[in-house]
Amino acid sequence: MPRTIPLDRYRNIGILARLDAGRTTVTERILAVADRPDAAATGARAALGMPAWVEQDNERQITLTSAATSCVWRDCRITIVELPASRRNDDQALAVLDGTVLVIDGVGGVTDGVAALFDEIEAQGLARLVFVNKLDLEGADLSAVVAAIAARGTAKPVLLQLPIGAGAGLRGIVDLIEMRATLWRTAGHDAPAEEVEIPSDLLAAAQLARAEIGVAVGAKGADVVALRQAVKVAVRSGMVVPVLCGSAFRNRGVRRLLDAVVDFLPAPSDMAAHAGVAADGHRVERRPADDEPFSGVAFQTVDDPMSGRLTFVRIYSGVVATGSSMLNSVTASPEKIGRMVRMHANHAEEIKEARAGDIVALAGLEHTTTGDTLCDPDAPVILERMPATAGRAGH
Ligand SMILES: Nc1nc2c(ncn2[C@@H]2O[C@H](COP(=O)(O)OP(=O)(O)O)[C@@H](O)[C@H]2O)c(=O)[nH]1
Ligand SMILES: [Mg+2]
Repeated sequence: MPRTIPLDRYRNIGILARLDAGRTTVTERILAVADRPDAAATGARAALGMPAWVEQDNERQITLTSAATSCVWRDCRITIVELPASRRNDDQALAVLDGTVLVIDGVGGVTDGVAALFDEIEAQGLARLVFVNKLDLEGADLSAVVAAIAARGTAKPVLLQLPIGAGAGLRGIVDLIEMRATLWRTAGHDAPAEEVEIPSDLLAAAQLARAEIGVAVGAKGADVVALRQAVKVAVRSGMVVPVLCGSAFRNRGVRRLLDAVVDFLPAPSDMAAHAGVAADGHRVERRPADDEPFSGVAFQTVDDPMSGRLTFVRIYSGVVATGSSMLNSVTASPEKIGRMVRMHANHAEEIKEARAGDIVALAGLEHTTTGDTLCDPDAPVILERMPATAGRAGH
């Protein structure tokens, strides 16, 4: 079976936030919007005639039994890895990501807790975007967040959007790269959006802010594609942090956030080869490609009421099919793949085959726990944790 989505169209991301900043809301909106691109987030399930309790159940499934949920946006497979709330001694879930979205409460701003999240992401060398949420609330202060990120001195914040209106009067968002605006004509939560010209009273500020993006990422001129590419390169080098904004609650700015994940966060194919140790003790590498021997890392196990124990695995190289044998190289145990599923917001998709870049759940593994390497028995390898910074954001 050939690959259906090219590896450079994968994004494996984590969404990080301090409690109450809106991580769950952002995640739910992303999954709803991406599943049904033309339907408004909360309208979608209602349109399907789903009763309220099903909606509740689905939401619980997202946050509790799925360690990684996939959706499709602009022909990209975006998989959101659910990061356990307390992961102090276990950064395995962070280690399988290629990029992160840090959700910051626009009212609370960059607290010590948010700064600690920045530290964690930077220690892993992960590419990151910031989404400043809750701009619909009085007291939300986008510029204060940008200033606080700048004051950290680690990476330069680059504002990619300007809000139109503030607080309850948040009416739209200007996209500074494309120089166009999204407007919501009514105040409701899922008001239909309109693409319009930038309002004339904001044009000068937008032009200035756009020029600042160009300076920050070293791109001259007005070409949209070139500017986007320069931002992507700068994000991967860790030099800049793009800042987006909106209100997840009102479903404002979520599509643009998805666009930014596609445009600026790295694909598995952008990452360096994964280092490991072979059976003979020699160092080896596994490139992110289908024609390499199979290797992957188990990063979470969950007990699912329907499927029993599921082991979530990030595949780094090669192809693996149901029915085939694998080796857990850490415990030196053979494992057989019975069922394999890809988790979506509302269902588990049975799959027969998974490839480099995929994050899938395997049922029936007996000897595998978090952090173990699974590999081709004919090409044993123990994968190393990705080292901080080297080879990640900036190869
Ligand atoms: N006004 C407003 N409230 C929001 C927004 N996003 C989330 N919330 C609310 O903030 C609270 C915490 O959100 P939640 O997504 O559970 O945050 P989490 O703890 O980071 O997962 C909930 O009551 C949400 O409804 C937003 O954009 N605007
Ligand atoms: Mg939550």
